Amino acid sequence: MFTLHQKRACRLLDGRWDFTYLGSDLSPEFLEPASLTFDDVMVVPSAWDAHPAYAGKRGTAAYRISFDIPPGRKAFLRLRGTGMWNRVFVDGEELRTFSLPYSQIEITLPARDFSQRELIILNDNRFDPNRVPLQFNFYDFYAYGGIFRSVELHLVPDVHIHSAELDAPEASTGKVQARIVFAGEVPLELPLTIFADDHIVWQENAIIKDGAASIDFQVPEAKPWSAKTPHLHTIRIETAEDDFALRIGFRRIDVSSGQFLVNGQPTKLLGYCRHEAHPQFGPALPLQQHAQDLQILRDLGCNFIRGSHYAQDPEFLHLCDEMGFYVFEESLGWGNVDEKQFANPTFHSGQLEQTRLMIAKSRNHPSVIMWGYLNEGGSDKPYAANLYRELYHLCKSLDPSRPVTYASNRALTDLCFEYCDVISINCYPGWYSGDPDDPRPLPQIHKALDTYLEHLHSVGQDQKPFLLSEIGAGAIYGWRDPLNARWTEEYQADYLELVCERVVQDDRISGVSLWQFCDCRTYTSVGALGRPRAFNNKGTLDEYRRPKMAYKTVKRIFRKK
Ligand code: ADA
Repeated sequence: MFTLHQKRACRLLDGRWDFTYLGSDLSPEFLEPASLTFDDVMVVPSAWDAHPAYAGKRGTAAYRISFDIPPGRKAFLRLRGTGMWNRVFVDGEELRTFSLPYSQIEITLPARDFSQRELIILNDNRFDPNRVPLQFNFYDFYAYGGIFRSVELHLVPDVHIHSAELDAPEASTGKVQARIVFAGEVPLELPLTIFADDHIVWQENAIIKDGAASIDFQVPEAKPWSAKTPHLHTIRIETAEDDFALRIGFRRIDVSSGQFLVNGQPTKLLGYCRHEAHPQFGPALPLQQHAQDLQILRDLGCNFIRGSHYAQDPEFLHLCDEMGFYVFEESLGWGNVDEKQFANPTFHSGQLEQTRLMIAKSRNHPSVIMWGYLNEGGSDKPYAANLYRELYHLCKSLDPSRPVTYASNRALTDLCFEYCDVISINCYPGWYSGDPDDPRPLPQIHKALDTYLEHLHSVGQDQKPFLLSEIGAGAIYGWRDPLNARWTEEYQADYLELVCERVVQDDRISGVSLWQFCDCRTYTSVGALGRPRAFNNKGTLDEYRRPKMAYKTVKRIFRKK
């Protein structure tokens, strides 16, 4: 696994933690950790309600672990991703309460004069528009509780490297522009050494202004990064007492005259939307599952993945960097249309905060080629435009190097296209539409795509790439039937054949992320009458990654390209 630090004392707190489920008749905001007794175990990472013992429960759970930190040492935790709502205590002191599902956050640990430290995380998976403003049970994927991703413990010297933002657009020059951010009692100058692939490429006193140093350096023998040639260069930044490493890819993404250009080459994006989900693990996917999924996507001939609908596991993005995939990463959202949500200040601030955290986490991954937010939000509602504008400008200000988009399911009435560089359209012609007496409304697919393309031309938006960010049909794994109608594997295969052939042949369509890679759990509500098994069954594979008939169809067409 790629390690970020050699000099810094840094380790994962993954593995066995104490655990207890506290039920749903208490208010976790007021709970005293000292009162807790832990009667079970839970592994971190985990979604506790993916465990049969806790399946379907909605309430408060508590995780606990102890670890040693030398007295007086500064330290921080990095939680790579958690579910719904968390309240964090260290040594009985409350440090942070947050509801930022799937977001990576850092918590500073106060120095103590003793060594054994105790971390307790209260985790609550109940829906509450005020306590959990970003996640709702009408989203079409099951919301779990838990500590979904690894927890890192970093012991840091007083002055340490907090983060680094590196831009490396051109392999031909090998030039890197770095902005290195420090934390602690930062001096005005600091001796710094920068290694590129173990060669010293910069070694001077860094001038520090407002806690950061801007440094340009050159990587010798720089090679370009692309999905076809995923060359990575390892950059290590060292001070006398600390270090920080990352991998970069020399690549430039441009969007012009309706196309994606990677290093100046027009590139058709072919792939899938993928949830981080599995029946055994919920969203807490082990690295092995990420690797298996990417090997399947590679076998299908894909070069593109839309990480729907939340910030992605950094380990998954490391694999995408190494194996060569383009990623559309978006912050959490699903069908947020209600005016009350847009009027809710905690929804508004939460959307901005989680999008900022996503970019901070993923900014240096060459595989991430565009940022997104508010999947199928109310982009045709005047009251929503303000948040779309703020999110767009937030992304552009944090990272001018990548195009910004949002997946819209209201192409013909959308009011926010000025707040995106790529037009991403979700549509399901021939699935959610069609006459009752027509078992196979496949002709609706081309008609709908023609309508969208003509409309975008008429409103002057066809200079931006048109991405089919969702399109697909459901199929029940193993269901075959002479009607070859909806829910059969045959209909899904015929449907995706029409879509994939159209995408590959039509230069006005810059790419597709089919909905979806594999089936995933959703809710057993009345809405489930359209979700057999309470799963979203539009996967080309089922939830255990067993391929349906459409697998061969998509593979044949994508690989031909
Ligand atoms: C929407 C949504 C997806 C999924 C899809 C479907 O486009 O963004 O998450 O719910 O519809 O299966 O209908």
